[in-house]
Amino acid sequence: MKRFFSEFQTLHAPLRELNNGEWMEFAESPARVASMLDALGPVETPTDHGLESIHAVHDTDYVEFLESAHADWLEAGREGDAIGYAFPAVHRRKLDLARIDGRLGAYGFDAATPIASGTWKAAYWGAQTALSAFDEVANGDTMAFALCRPPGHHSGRDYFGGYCFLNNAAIVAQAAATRGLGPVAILDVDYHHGNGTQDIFYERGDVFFASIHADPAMDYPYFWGHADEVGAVEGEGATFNQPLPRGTTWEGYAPALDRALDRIARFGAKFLVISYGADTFEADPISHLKLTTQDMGRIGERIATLALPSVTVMEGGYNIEALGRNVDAFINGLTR
Ligand code: Q9C
Ligand code: ZN
Repeated sequence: MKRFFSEFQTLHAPLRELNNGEWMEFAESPARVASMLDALGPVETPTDHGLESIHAVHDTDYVEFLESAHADWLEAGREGDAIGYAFPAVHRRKLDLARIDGRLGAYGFDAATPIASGTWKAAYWGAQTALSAFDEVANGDTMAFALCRPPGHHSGRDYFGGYCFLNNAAIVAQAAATRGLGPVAILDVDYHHGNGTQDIFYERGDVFFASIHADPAMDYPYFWGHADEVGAVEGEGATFNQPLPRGTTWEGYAPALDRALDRIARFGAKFLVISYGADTFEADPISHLKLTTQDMGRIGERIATLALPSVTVMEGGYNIEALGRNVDAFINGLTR
């Protein structure tokens, strides 16, 4: 399976993040890339597809915000990373806000996703990485892997959060739907619920979204990913959430995965997008599921039983030492 990666993605390098009331080292660091590249071997350089497929998923005003956010921050006389502090819990709506602090709150849903000088370029090339992997499959290959960074699944049509700015999985799913390769299913196996992806397709019947994640009653992103979120309007029944308790091992994970795969098969999916996060790993520093490296291979193997053309996009995974091994195990399972 071909792997796609752009060096520009390492330009996103925030200094620190706010965690439980204290500053900590930024978990989604560029060092993640080195670990994955070491384990994965040769990669393809993505080509520039421009903004069209990004605009098919994200609002223009939001994309413009991202492009200039850090420059606007510096322009306001600030230093370091741009971080918002006030958020519209009530009546969020499009407003023409002059001050960068207002715009950071309007377009972000947490204070733990810093925007640094290289963030836009990295996110842009993350999306190009995903689109190049998509091309590979659209042109006849059975699978491709997009080593995307920053990740994407917490980002919605007009918001960032959870270390995510552009929703790479949604961009691929939309590109596949536009090319007539659907119905499309997205399977999200990151530790955290993919709230941005869910939101983008929540009212659509042509894209199925299944997520297996830590119970949001206990874990980020808290407000989304509960079992009663099943989609709406045309999309009613096309969202499938399985929250798992902290401490879940393969014994509890495997049946959830089988249920998700069964629903995807019954939906009649013809194209699969996998949001892969290695943060379900037992020794992940910010997560609490208990999967082993071997289990990563088993996840890949089970997904492969669907026998669908697929694009895997990289999401989270913060045990840097084990990250490459875990991604490699997943890919080997998928391609066995
Ligand atoms: N106390 C992804 O894995 N912060 N995003 C958690 C832990 C947000 C994770 C803080 C975690 C976002 C793509
Ligand atoms: Zn995650």
